[in-house]
Amino acid sequence: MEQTLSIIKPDGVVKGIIGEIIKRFENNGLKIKAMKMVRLSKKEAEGFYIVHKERPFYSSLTDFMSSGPIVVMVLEGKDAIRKNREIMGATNPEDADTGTIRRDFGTDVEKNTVHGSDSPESAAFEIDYFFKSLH
Ligand code: IDP
Ligand code: MG
Repeated sequence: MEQTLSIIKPDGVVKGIIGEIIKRFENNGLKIKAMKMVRLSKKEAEGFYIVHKERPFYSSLTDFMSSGPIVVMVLEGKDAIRKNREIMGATNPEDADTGTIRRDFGTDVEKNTVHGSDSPESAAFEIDYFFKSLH
């Protein structure tokens, strides 16, 4: 069993597809172990995406991630990190496979509806960030 952090980004909440996204996780054998809706401050969004601080899109991304409520979840299952990334699809919705969340609902490369941890190290940092440091 493995755990990963999932976020339904502000665009997903605005579009009213929280239930649809959760259904996809559950249908694919991922269990919701923890879940909450929060609104990040700009500083909290910057802390979460600290690995991207040198990237040109860091400022825009953290504005977006602090623009409205998000739904944060810990997903658990066999191979959960890879499985979640597969259900999400590629970063750019235009490149994402048919039937993935980003392909079906993403607006653009930034407003791509969901976040998912990309490694055991980032999963540990990200789960801790939301379910230990932030309450
Ligand atoms: P990932 O979410 O698929 O792991 P990352 O490269 O880790 O993709 O980027 C983190 C987030 O930053 C993306 O999900 C997306 O919201 C945003 N992002 C990535 N690349 C770009 C870009 O080229 N322009 C604008 N935003 C981007
Ligand atoms: Mg990433």
